[in-house]
Amino acid sequence: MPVVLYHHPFSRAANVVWMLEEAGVPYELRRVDILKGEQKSPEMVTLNPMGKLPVIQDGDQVVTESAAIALYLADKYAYGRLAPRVDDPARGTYLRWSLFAPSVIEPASMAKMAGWTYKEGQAGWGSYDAMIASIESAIGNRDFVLGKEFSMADVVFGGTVRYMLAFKLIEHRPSFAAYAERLGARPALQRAEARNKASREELGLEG
Ligand SMILES: N[C@@H](CCC(=O)N[C@@H](CS)C(=O)NCC(=O)O)C(=O)O
Repeated sequence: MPVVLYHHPFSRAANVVWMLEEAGVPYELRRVDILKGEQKSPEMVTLNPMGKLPVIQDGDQVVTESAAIALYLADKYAYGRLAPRVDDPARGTYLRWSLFAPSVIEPASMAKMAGWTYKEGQAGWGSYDAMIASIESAIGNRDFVLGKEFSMADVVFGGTVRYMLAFKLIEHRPSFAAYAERLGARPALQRAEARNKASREELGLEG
């Protein structure tokens, strides 16, 4: 049975297509038009009380939250290939940067963009500058967050960095751009981009 991805190309579900392509798992896209509010339908809210995408359904399992979906797919379908095994010393670094994306990069860049005032010591995401310095520490001197080896952490962390760069939500740095370019060369990402483009075309959102 294929994994079902509840999808809209203008949502984080677009990045989940990349996860599925990297994992090499059969999947089908089920369109949820977030521009029409379909993510708030009773069926969708039953799956995800947040009324948000992405959601995947894998048999009886429903998984929401992009980072959780990435870790789930990698452990289940690409363990030891895209996910370091639990006794691999790289496992900690893998988990660290996978969770850094939603828990620090997203809120810190949102806070900066929206001009929130808050006490950095009281906010889990801290300061924008520390967040940028942390990204630099993760990929400034290496190809991927684990070094030479690409992993699912790069889909979550790198997908977030790519998005933030594209929408100018984080500053441009040569090391960030070079990392985004390395990710862009991945055939799985290119297949995902083609699939997302086709979906935008079907919805009349392309161009
Ligand atoms: N923390 C969630 C964020 C999910 C989220 O905010 N999804 C957006 C699209 S990217 C959404 O569904 N927005 C529509 C809405 O909130 O009604 C994740 O990482 O997956």
